[in-house]
Amino acid sequence: MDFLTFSSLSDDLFNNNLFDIEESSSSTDTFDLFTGSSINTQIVGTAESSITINTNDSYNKTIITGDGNDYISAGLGNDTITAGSGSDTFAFNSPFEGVDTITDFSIQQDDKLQISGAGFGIGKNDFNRFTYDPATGGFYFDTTQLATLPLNLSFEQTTNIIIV
Ligand SMILES: [Ca+2]
Ligand SMILES: [Ca+2]
Repeated sequence: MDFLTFSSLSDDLFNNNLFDIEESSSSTDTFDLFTGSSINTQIVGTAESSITINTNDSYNKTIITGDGNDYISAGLGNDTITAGSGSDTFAFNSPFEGVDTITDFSIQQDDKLQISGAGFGIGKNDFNRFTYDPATGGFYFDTTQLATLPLNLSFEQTTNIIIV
């Protein structure tokens, strides 16, 4: 069974083994998606406005959002995320959510990697537990890879990571 929870009923949904989220308003919308399918799911938000996507399934997902300042909590699975322009936030709730690929993480656009201090068992200033390898794009918590980012970023832990 699939569950979809939308905070706004003005959104159009097309479900054909993909979720296509189209927004026509300038509002901020939240999408809580529980795909519950073994089929790889593509979630596409073509929004100019900011959207929040929370998923909590273990499957590998493709998530694409638009020009707004988006918040994406991809959850479990090895997910591929493209957040478009805007200042986007990518949430990591624990070290055990797979290795996500963030195709367009941008320092210039002030994108952020948001780390759950509780989920990682760390303090708010433990930035030195995280490393970015510009040669591979690998983003690590200690020795655990959390994500693959674009190569050769001018990454600064205290600027590009938020521990909440
Ligand atoms: Ca993930
Ligand atoms: Ca965006």
